[in-house]
Amino acid sequence: MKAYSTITMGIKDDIALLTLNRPDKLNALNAQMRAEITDACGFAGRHARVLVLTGSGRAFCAGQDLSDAGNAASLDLERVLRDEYVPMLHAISECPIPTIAAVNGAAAGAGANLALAADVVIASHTAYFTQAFTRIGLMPDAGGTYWLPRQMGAAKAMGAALFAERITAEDAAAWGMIWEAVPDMEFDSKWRARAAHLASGPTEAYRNLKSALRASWGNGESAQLDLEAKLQGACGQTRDFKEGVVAFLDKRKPFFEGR
Ligand code: T3D
Repeated sequence: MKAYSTITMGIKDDIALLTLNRPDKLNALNAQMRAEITDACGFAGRHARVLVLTGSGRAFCAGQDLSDAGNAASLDLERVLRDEYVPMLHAISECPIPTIAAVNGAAAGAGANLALAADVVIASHTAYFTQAFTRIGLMPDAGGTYWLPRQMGAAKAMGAALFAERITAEDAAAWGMIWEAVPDMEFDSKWRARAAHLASGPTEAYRNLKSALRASWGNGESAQLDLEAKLQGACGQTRDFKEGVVAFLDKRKPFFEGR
């Protein structure tokens, strides 16, 4: 694993833990951090069975680093988005293992949408999300216009983008934007338990269900049924499927190897 300067990354018990680590800047994203996240997600996909992204300090991520020397108003935002944000977001959303965003505090602008690129978002009650973009004269990016309407519906997505208000973790959960909001005292143990659950699960089935669910947004029913048949066929060839059936018949908990 490479040495990183803006994040920390470790793998233990098949769980990769990627921590955004610029707490003085509320973990705001600069070019180095985007590159490191992209690299670390790729590494996790090859060497772990679940990836957790979280933030150090009191925030999850405050979005683009607005104090970054290269981020003057004249900056070519299109280039930055295409060359740096898109690879990072794809590295998360297309990671072959389940991804969890453990949102420990503020998630603003691209920081909010970085979380939404994960498969499961678990937020502490003190966390909040804001599509802060219009406050500085921008529109949502980093996948916000893609994920928001799909996860919370068109009306809430439009309001969130236009008003750029803080959305509490509890509202985010109630609106379907995230998986769950958890009391602060239980937050750490909750995401760790979720990660442990996924790390000991049928990794190939997770990979295939992720592909199928993501593809469903662009597919008609026939194409989706066809894709399910193909991917389930692949699941049926795994040792984990055989173990799952044997364990069921033996009335015991299955032991999944992840293949
Ligand atoms: O390439 C491109 O630019 C295109 C891509 C754009 C994507 C984007 O993400 S645009 C949106 C950028 N993000 C924001 O506009 C959010 C800015 N931050 C805030 O609105 C607030 O900081 C928060 C709501 C996140 C938290 O508020 P609060 O009151 O808890 O903290 P604070 O006092 O505002 O911030 C604490 C420190 O973090 C402060 O520094 P200081 O005064 O202690 O030295 C503040 O300047 C710094 N900070 C917070 N956010 C950023 C930041 N520094 C740089 N960039 C930030 N985004």
